[in-house]
Amino acid sequence: MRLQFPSGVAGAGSRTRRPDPGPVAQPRGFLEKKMAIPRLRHAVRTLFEVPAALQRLSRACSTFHAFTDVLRLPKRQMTKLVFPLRELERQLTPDSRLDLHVKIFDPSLEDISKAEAVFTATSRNRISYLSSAVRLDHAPDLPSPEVCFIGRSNVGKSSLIKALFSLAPEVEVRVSKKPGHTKKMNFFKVGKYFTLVDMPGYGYRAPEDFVDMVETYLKERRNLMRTFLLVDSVVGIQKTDSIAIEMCEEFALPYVMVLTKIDKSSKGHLLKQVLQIQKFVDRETQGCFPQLFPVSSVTYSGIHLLRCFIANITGNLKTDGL
Ligand SMILES: Nc1nc2c(ncn2[C@@H]2O[C@H](COP(=O)(O)OP(=O)(O)OP(=O)(O)O)[C@@H](O)[C@H]2O)c(=O)[nH]1
Ligand SMILES: [Mg+2]
Repeated sequence: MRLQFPSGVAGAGSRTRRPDPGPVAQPRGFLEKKMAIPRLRHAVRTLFEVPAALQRLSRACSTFHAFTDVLRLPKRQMTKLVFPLRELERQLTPDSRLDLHVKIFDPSLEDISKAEAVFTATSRNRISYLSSAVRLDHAPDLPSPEVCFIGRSNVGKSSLIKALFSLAPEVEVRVSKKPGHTKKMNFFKVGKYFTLVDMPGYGYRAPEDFVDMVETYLKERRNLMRTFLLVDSVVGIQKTDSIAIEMCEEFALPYVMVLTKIDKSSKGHLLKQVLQIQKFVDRETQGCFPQLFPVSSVTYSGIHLLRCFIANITGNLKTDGL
């Protein structure tokens, strides 16, 4: 199956191809430096425009990268941060609680704690950017298991990867407000454990060669263990998401639906979206893992659980929770 995105959507705005800034690109030549100055000015201005409330929230949450800090929180607050689905489930009537699968992957706090080691950079566990590729035959040939992150442009793939790697702060993962920022498949090595791939987004401003690049990768990558398909929890499953879901189904890929940006919605709106998506997964999919993973890369909600899930499915953590 070819990814048939509606015309004017896939690749729109990508006719003039720019080199991928990549995770470590620095301005080299004169022109690039010149161009970087207005960009820098814009970035500084934007920084000061961030609403004070968001800055406060971000500051308050920045201490929750490490699970030891999370464990010190009052129980209710900790549950909300670590198991966001359970918090949503509390708002349902006992009858409708069955509609939400919150305990299919249900690791103990101890297991979640153990998974942190996999994501923590040390001299013995090097976590680093490896390389970028626009074609599968340029992808690094590695024996370790691999997981990849796909989703619409701007859904929050790179931000999620950055949050997952917050215990390895020297790893640079570029995020941007502008859709279509990631243009290549970016490979990151997590010690001897696994590799993780940040994909370009589909939809608005997708790279021209998106279909060939991503479709071939998904179909042929031998060590791909799991695909994480990100859906924006604010707007739910969009037309281009449905096409990507169809493709995962057709390729018989084992995939997992991650709901991003959960800090942006009210509890009520989020619950409505989550129930709708859960119903869709239950009725319309075969290859999708039945439990949803809501996350926020700003508050770190759901990040620790997702780290534990990835450590588990790549064979690096045995838990009783699956
Ligand atoms: N509030 C909030 N904003 C988020 C979150 N995750 C990402 N964002 C914002 O969403 C925008 C896009 O984020 P990216 O991580 O670059 O999105 P992407 O999916 O990698 O986008 P492409 O590389 O263009 O495909 C940025 O402005 C992020 O700051 C989140 O959990 N909460
Ligand atoms: Mg990106």
